Amino acid sequence: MTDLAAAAAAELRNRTGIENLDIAMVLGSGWGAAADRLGEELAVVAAAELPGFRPPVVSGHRAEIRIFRTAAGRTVGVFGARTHYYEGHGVDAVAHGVRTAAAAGAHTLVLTNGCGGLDPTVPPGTPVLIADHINLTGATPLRGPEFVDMSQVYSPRLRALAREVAPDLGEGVYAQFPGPQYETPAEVRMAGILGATLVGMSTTLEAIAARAAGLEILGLSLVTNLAAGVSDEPLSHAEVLAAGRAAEGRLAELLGAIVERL
Ligand code: 8IG
Repeated sequence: MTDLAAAAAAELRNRTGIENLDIAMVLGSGWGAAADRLGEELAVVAAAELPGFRPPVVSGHRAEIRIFRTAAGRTVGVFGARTHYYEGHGVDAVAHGVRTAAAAGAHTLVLTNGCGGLDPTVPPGTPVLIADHINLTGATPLRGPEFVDMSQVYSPRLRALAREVAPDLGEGVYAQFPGPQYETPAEVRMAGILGATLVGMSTTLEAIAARAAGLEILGLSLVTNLAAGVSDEPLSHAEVLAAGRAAEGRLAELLGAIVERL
């Protein structure tokens, strides 16, 4: 844990009076409304009011930390302000939300994202469980001899639990490209040869930092578009936002049902 994350967690406690988070959640593209069925909202803090957070640059991301109490009595911190690696502020800025969540006491982390899908039979609007990842950024949030085990980054226990709630949830392997440009068709084919079924620009660096902090992770991708070359259509951010909006109700229901069981 860094001093900056400890300071952010302390400020979050000060501003909300909430001593401890049980669960933390990072909302990616398409998942913006997914917090709406988590339970009673206890507090909202603008991320910019906490040390180390940056204003978001992507439309569709909410720059707030919202804290909910679930029906089962768990406290959930929803981090709507993800910093992406492609923003160029470095790996510590990317990992800050996750580290703050850990410093605030969370033991469980739900990472969500919007991504491109490599399987043409999985249409845009489909949520997929992340079973494993490939970090293609060439970067890591860790420094020095911190030899973190990465053999089970996305908790088999939490994946099984998610499938109890939604038996039709498929699983995928998520490859993080540095971005911000989308892939070429050749890069998508490469990712497929390497074993990826999903491509995106987030999540893996956060997952590494989270495992280093001891968090148990559930990863969920929303396929918002078929990856470049998988369909004939060019990719557009507008398409991504539209797929997110169309799936929003189902994602809120899915997430609410899963979090109730965590
Ligand atoms: I939403 O097709 C979304 N994010 N790299 N490729 C990459 N990131 C994405 C994509 C995609 N769709």
